[in-house]
Amino acid sequence: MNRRLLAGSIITLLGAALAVVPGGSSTVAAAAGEPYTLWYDEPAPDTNEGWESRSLPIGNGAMGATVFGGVAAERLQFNDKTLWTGGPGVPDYNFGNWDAPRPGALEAVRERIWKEGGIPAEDVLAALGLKSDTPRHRRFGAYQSFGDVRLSFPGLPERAADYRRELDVERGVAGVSFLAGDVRHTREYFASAPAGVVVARLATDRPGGVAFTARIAVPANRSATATASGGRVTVKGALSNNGMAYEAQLQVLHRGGTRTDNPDGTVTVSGADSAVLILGTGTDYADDYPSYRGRDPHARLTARVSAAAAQGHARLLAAHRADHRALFGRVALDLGGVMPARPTDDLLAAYGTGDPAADRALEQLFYQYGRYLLIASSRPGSLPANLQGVWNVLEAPPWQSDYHLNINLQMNYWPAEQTNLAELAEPLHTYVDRLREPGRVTAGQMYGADGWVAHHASNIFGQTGAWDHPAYFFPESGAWLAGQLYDHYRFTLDERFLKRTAYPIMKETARFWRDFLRTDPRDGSLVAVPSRSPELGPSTAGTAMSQQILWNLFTDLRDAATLLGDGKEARAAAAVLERLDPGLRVGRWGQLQEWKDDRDDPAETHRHVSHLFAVHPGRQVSPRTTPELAEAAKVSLNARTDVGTGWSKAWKINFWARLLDGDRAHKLLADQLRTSTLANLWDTHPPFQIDGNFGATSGMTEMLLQSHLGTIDLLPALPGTWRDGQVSGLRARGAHTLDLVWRSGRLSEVKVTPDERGTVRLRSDTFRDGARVVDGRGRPVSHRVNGDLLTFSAKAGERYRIT
Ligand code: FUC
Repeated sequence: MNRRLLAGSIITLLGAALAVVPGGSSTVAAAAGEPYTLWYDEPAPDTNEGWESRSLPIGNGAMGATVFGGVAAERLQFNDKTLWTGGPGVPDYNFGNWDAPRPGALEAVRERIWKEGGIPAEDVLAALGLKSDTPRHRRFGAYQSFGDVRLSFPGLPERAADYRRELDVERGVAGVSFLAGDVRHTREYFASAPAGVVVARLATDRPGGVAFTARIAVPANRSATATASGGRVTVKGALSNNGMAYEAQLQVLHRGGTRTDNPDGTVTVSGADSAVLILGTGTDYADDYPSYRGRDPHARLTARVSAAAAQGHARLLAAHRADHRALFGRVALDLGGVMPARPTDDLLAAYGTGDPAADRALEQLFYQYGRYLLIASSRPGSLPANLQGVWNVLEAPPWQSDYHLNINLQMNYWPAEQTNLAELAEPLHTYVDRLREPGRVTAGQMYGADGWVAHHASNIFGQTGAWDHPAYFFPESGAWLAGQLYDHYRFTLDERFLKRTAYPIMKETARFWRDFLRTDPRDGSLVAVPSRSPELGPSTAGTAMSQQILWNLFTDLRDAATLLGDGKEARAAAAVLERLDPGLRVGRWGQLQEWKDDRDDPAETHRHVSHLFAVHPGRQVSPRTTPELAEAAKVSLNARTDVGTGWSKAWKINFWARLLDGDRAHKLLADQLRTSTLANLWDTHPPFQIDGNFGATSGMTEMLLQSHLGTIDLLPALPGTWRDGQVSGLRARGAHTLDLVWRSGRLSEVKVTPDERGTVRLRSDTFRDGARVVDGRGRPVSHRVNGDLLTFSAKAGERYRIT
């Protein structure tokens, strides 16, 4: 079947074919082999649990929606990333800063740590955190469900024959299809980034068969007004917590039949051949410190929905398809999977039970789903993907569905550069940039420091201060995030970005740390104090993760400053590096130490494996460069065991890939699929938390390609089960695009296209047997092979082939 047909047409054709199959099996055989479609033979239950594990997500970065697929009653739950409680609209919101100065508090904590070695995190909380009677949730706020588009279809049954609900991640289109009597109903959903709206199309194969009433429902305790006019439902109100104005508009267009605007703010269509629904949302949020408020959304929203309605369905879909393909289509992965004709929940349930080709098909789908989710939840101009991307059904979601900065937000963006979606990291860059202004106030108030700081979690209102929870103490978050900005430069070699965006942030982050670091009386090195390994153990001086993150920061800063000719900054960074404790020690049971004192407990299985930052995403420890430390990292990682939350397993895929153990990395991937993945393939902590999806896609990429050590390492951690395969379009640092082919576990062909002129350095064991390099026109290119390293000089934009 021609996969380029529109979803509706495919479903209609399938439906027509199935209609004549006796018995009408719900196993849609004709769909076998669609490798990038999640599909189910039933709707998602209309409950929070059904939402979490079975609804299918679409999104355009700013907006998200989830498809339930009910037959008689359809529910399209939707979100707008700016709809939050908390923030400046709450009278006593203060960005997490203290309500009054606490003279001497920091120094007292430091004194105790020097004396006692480590002190309870609760004591640091008592001294530097928010008082627990501060109503954190009211001030900090939480990401909100916006509401639901509810469609009721008179005369349709609860259950229908030949039911199929699907999400084609390659096309970025979701759909529902079923037979009611002898009428085939099809519904199609997509979220358009170019048009800024969510679009639904309802059709039947019988003229005049479309009849429904559409309404927008908002959470019960939220006051809102609903009106309908000209086929447009408008629902608006303001959140009681912070007064944030919100508005949703749903334009109903129909072909044939009649339409009625009802006085209760609903729209009814009867006897239509088809209908198109266009949903837009807006709030008066503005990413603008300190008020974070802008204009009422009405005018902008009206214009956006009207412009989309004027385009019509076919043009909206074509523009969306082109836009989605331009991102999604950059990477293709073939692990030798063969997708069976089974619903995705059955495929997942059967994973690991005896059909390796089906397992690999699920892995390929899971991989691309991670890329899909980033495309759907992080577009330039929107806020970054939060703990649930852009999808949330609750008013009090887990961890506020916020921005946790002690790994979760970082993990969301791990796949961006390597899987060729670099521009989708723009929301992260802007978010970090905008945290600086409030972060300067916090740095001054809490630490008397220059520069800026944020702690372990933030909202969309510049919360950079403390929390009322011992986990909060993580001033390293900014330094970690700054590293991701420099990495964007490393992947793209975009010097303008480096100069204008990354470098100023790196420099200002370093200013904070130059003030914060103290000389460790034990050995004269520079250490962070207080310093805590995220969410584990006491507060100490010079915890491994803090030191490793700072090693990265000052190394990156020195390199960037050198590159930009800023000698003064380069020298200052180098001077810090000379004295900085690098956070790398091997302890009494052979482990990589988590703390500067050898206090690691071999029985500890905590989900955060923070002291292995140096392995991933850091670069201080690798079997290639520091074999003893890499062995110690393995000892630590084995002690932690393979259990963990979804994101923790995902991180461990990355660790084992960086430790060059493909089978173990694959085992963690398998564990994640078996025990931390929901029927809709969302990662579960539990509950649903999207970082594990992104972390797994990153980990799978790290198994195939690594570039953090200055060479491009090809198939560094290929597991036995991925014997034959190919991948195209991956990105490596140094602005290279790569295609790889392997057979019987050995690299057989590489194509590399550098964006810029320079030396290409490729690493693979197969090069030991020799290699042939040709340019785009098949002409031999002179190269050198030294052990497993192949190098040659390349021209910008030329596509080289190595066999
Ligand atoms: C970190 C983790 C938790 C959870 C939360 C959102 O604090 O330790 O497991 O993922 O973020």
